[in-house]
Amino acid sequence: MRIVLLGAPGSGKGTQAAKLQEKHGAPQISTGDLLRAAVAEGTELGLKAKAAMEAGELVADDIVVGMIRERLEAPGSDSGFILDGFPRSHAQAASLDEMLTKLGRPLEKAVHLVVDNEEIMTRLLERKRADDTEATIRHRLEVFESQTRPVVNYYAAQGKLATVTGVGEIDEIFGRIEQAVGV
Ligand code: B4P
Repeated sequence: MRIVLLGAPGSGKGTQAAKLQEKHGAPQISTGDLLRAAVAEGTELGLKAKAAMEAGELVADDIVVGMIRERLEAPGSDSGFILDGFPRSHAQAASLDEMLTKLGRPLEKAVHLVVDNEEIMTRLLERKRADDTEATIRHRLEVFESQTRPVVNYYAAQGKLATVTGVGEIDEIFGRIEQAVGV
């Protein structure tokens, strides 16, 4: 399985990627989790990422692309992937295509989980993560529209986009994703 999960913050990418990993074996690679780990460890990369994350901005493309490159090119990493939260900009999507072409492992599908903004606000305010304040969530939704919506269009143009309704029971949404991916 070689797929990308796209969606606004709180659309359920992390939740569904973990379930796909558990059932289908391909590893979940979450840029959000990798960045939060770097921040918690206080690495140089983490220090650079911290301010952007707290403000609800995207972390610089070169940092995030570098992290993904390291994971995808690591020895033994040919068992596929479920990318969760990456790519989030047109430049990241183009870099991913370049990496996968070089590795001879093209992307199979990009799944876009669609959830309305009101539901997103409710979910994230319940979660109470450091970047889950109302103002930051609103800004992250704007960033999704301006910077990540072009990624959705990019995969649509390639004929690889599957649009899945992300509202409902978690298992029900999981079934819709499996059907969209064909597993
Ligand atoms: P992420 O960690 O990716 O955070 P997110 O977009 O808010 O998605 P998240 O994984 O939290 O939400 P999910 O959809 O799983 O990114 C955080 C920050 O890191 C970004 O703002 C950015 O600064 C930086 N970053 C990450 N990747 C980057 C990149 N590629 N480039 C640049 N910067 C990057 O939803 C989770 C919540 O919804 C949970 O509480 C869950 O319980 C709930 N939920 C899930 N499914 C549900 C359902 N069906 N019903 C009800 N609730 C549900």
